[in-house]
Amino acid sequence: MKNIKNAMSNLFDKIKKNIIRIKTEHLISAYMKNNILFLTFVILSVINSTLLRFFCMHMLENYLSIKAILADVTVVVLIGSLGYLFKPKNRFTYFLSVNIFLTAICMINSIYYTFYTSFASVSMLSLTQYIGDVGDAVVENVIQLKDLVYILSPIILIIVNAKLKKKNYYRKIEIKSERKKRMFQTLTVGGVLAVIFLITMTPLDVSRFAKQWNKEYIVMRFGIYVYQANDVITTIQPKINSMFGYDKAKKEFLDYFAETPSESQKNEYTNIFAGKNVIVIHAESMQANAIDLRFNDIEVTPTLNRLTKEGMYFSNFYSQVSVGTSSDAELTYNTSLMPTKSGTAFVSYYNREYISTPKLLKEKGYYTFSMHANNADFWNRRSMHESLGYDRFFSKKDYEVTKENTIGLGLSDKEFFTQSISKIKKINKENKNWYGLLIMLTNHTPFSDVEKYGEFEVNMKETITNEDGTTEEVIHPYMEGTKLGNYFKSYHYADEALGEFIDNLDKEGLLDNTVLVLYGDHDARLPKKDYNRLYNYDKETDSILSDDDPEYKEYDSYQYELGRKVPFLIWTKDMKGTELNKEITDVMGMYDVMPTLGNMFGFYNKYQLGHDIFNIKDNNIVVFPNGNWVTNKVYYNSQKGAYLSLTNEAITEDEIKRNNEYTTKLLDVSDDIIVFDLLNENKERNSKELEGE
Ligand code: GP9
Ligand code: MN
Repeated sequence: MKNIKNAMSNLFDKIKKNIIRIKTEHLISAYMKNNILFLTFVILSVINSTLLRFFCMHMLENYLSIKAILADVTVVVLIGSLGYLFKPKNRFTYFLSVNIFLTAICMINSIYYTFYTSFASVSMLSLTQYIGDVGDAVVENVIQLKDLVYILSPIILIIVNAKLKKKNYYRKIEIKSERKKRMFQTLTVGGVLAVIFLITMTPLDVSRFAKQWNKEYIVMRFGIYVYQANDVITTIQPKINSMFGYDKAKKEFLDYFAETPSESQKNEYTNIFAGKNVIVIHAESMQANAIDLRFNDIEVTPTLNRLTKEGMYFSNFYSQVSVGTSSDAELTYNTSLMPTKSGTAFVSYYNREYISTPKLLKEKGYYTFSMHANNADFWNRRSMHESLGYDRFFSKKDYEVTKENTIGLGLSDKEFFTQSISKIKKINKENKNWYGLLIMLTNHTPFSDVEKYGEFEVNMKETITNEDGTTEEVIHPYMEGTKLGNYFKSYHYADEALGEFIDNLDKEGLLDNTVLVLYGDHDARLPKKDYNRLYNYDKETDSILSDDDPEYKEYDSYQYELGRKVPFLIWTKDMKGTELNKEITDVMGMYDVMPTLGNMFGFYNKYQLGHDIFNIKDNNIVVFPNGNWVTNKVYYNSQKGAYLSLTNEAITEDEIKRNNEYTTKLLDVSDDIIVFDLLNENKERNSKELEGE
């Protein structure tokens, strides 16, 4: 009896399930039948975006990226839902117009990518004036068959519509009162998809999206439609920011610099390098804490150790970057201005007037150039290096980049330096004086291409003597397998590349009249717990010492923040043993470099925010974009509203207050200079003309 009962209930269950299945299938097929045009529009638009990724980025994980497809579907469904507000005959026009617009986005980007290996930006629209000159060349050389396939999308949409019309489709499906309902239903579906998409976003996605500089990454994760919409917003935002408050900003700016002398203050270093050539090394993610560090008595950074010992080494030096990391370091190094409060100067404010080291040296007859073997559009360098006054920017397309010579983000540092030598040789032959910036790349997070960095062990080796008198080597894993450990391997590689570069420059005679300047661009953002392991490793247990152990060294958040120091050094091959061969321990920031070098090379920027370290000496203050600051005496964390005393001297409340005010003022003025383009004299003239002066 029980069995029969069970069998019956199973049977009912099955019937129920089947009915639900049939109902759903029916619903789906009914939905599909009633929305053929809309679905065709969605599918065609998503295919176009996918094709674009396929043609540009080749790798399967890129063009079939689920996240990008989800983003594309979401955008297209949301825009498409509005189509239901139109009558059937106008609805087609709506879908077609939108589809043509989206097709144009794909086509333009497809062509642009062939040309620049990057995606287009509306901010470049101002460049269209040049298209007339190169138009024919573009049509002949750049437009390829792949750029035309997108046009199939509107064509197919037109054909589908014609077929539906012929079958009298629209009259059959359309019930007038349902238009709004269908719009809302579709909008809801779009909304749900958007929520799913937002949930799948990682912090890295969010940060890259906000910065909008790694265009390939954004297109790969967000699809071309979201990328382009975001691009429009990031292009417009700075314009809106600079629309209000010009006069107030100008007044505060003038007040701020009213007391500043119009000539540099002389000291013993004035003009010591006048007329010398310059090689500046932008050392990616190099932190000062690796200097003189050894594993099993082998130095992590033998080259840097040598340079710091032979040259002028600033051992208490901080980079002052914000979200623009590398680009912010370049900005502050070149202009003595701080990163902007919103967006990044390189991306959002590249079209401002800057007073920069390359420009001031150009006035002295120098030829100026920059070299970076990555895509020229990364951090918008293509535009910004021009604004900063580099005569020539050698980027990826000027280097031979293959799969074999690539590490991490791109061309390996060793190969980059090797290929750069011949370019510098040529420049040296053609110019009396030159100034070049070389931006390294290999030592970049996530430091995971470990097998390509070459041998460098970050373990702890120990020779122990057994009871029978024999000896054996015991290896404690120590930093092996940690992110910090991998960083040291990568750092060791980059340091070796640097060493080879200096040797090769010397062989070519390129160091004879040259000053080498090196700065670490920012810290490597490594986990605090890894530093704890570095400083508190217990080899007996292969773990971290407990904090009540007498050997335990405190590494709290203050130590971590102060540990973000980067190297800054000035070196010439004959500096060793001279009075220039010394360590400067006064706290110094990236914004002090321009004033300090300016005095040594004989140029001056009245609107610099930093100071010549040899004038300000121990009275210096380094301001960070987040409002923190550090002096020789105290480090202040503005988020916590707390400070750490760095000497035994007492810190007064008044001192903290004064420095906080200084920090706020400096950050405001810096931001105003960039946002309102205050160094642009033409702008001032224009506004005076408008005021009728
Ligand atoms: C990009 C490289 C790295 O070309 O300079 O930039 P980052 O991620 O360090 O800002
Ligand atoms: Mn960097």
